[in-house]
Amino acid sequence: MKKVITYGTFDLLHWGHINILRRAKEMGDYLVVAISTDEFNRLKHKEAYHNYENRKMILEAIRYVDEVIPENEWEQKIQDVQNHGIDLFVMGDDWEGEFDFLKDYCEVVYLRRTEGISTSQIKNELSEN
Ligand code: C2G
Repeated sequence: MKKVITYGTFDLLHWGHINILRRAKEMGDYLVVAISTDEFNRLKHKEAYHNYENRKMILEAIRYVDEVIPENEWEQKIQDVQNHGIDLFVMGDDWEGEFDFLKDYCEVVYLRRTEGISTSQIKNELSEN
């Protein structure tokens, strides 16, 4: 069984998120998503609209997602890959190269981001109305 992992905040879930989750799942058999806790989002200078519990519940409802774990810190990825027996790490290519250190532990693939949608775009456009 090929296990895949990806990381993110996944706030105000949109079709760009679904695209990467679907593609990540299609590259293996089991998809683990590490979702940023509210505390970690503060480290990323991000304020999510939905809190961690609700973002987790939403992700768990997605057919492509098999397991959701918390992302508490930048430094947990190697441990996550080892603890969960991960074969493939996937991220959007806005992160191209950032996680190449994981290549010693698993395959690393950066997938093209979906153009034309983002959580910040949604927030900006709604606040203009
Ligand atoms: N994404 C995408 N297309 C978009 C928007 C997002 O492919 N239009 C991808 C991002 O590249 C990322 C994933 O969806 O792989 C989640 O995006 P965010 O929730 O914005 O996650 P981010 O803040 O980039 O957190 O340790 C890594 C961080 O937790 C990543």
